[in-house]
Amino acid sequence: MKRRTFIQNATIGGIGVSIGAAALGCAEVASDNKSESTSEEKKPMTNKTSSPIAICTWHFAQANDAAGKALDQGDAALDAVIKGVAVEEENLTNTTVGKGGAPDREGNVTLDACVMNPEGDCGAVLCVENITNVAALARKVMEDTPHVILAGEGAEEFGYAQGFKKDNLLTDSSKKTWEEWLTTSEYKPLINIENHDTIGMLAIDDNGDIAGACTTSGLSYKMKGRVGDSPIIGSGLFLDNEIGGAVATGMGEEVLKTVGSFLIVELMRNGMSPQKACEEAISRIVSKDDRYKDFQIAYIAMNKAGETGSYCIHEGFTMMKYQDKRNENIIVDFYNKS
Ligand code: SD4
Repeated sequence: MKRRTFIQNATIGGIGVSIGAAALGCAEVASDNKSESTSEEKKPMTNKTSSPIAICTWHFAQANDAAGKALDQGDAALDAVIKGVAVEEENLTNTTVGKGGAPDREGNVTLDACVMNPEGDCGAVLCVENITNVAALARKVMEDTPHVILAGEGAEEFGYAQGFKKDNLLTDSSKKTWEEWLTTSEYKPLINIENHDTIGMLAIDDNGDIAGACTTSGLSYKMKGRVGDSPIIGSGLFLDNEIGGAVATGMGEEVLKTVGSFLIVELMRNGMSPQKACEEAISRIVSKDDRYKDFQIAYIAMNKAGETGSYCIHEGFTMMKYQDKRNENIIVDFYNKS
């Protein structure tokens, strides 16, 4: 990288940026070796959006609507995303989030979630049983403990102490499907489960502040104790209130290996649009080998100016976007056109 470019990136967002740019090998930075580009192209979009925005993964129209309306009524971004994702955590027909989620291969429903606020604080809970609203629980970890992550029984006990209700998360329907699965016990995560899946949500409120949440029951029939990307800050969710945020859905193991959401935010910090940053994060996965043919991963991202982007490996992923009282389902472009 040319020295001039390096300094330019460093001055945009402080020393962390210069480390990020060098370490990430960001495409736009790397291409500087071939051609000069203007300083405008390098700057992240940091001007404030004109109106609040909520976006979320998949066709979770009601959840995104709840978040968008909360923002319109003046809710802070964090309150709005917690309200929004709670709609799916409580939706018994959603087999990938909250109560009604598919269990692990031993029949235990275990939930993962994380949240981030505009101050850059975060909270997460991993492998939690018997509590439905795990994004709200992750928020409690963030706000009322000296820690970032609580796992398993510790998270559950903390939840009860905070007034969360104990509930059986395995519905009759999920139990029946799991029992059918046991007859073959073949672990093969499906690409796009009925077009709804993990919910990751980002919001910008009236003050221009960004928050996010990600909540899931993880992959159906996973091994006991398995945790994916969704509650891991930087993988399932990352944001920087000066730059923007990103969330992931799909095969968590592959998102974890590339720290996808952090990567997208750092690429936006270096001047990429949310769309290009999502495409680059998918490219880091599909360029490794051919295994991507068997799994789906999708990212959605939003920058401080309210520009949004999304990209995925396989056809079938959509994103919801709420702005100015309109809640749109956006069909997302994909990598595997073969
Ligand atoms: C996980 N990323 O546990 C989650 C699951 C998911 O589409 O998003 N499935 O790996």
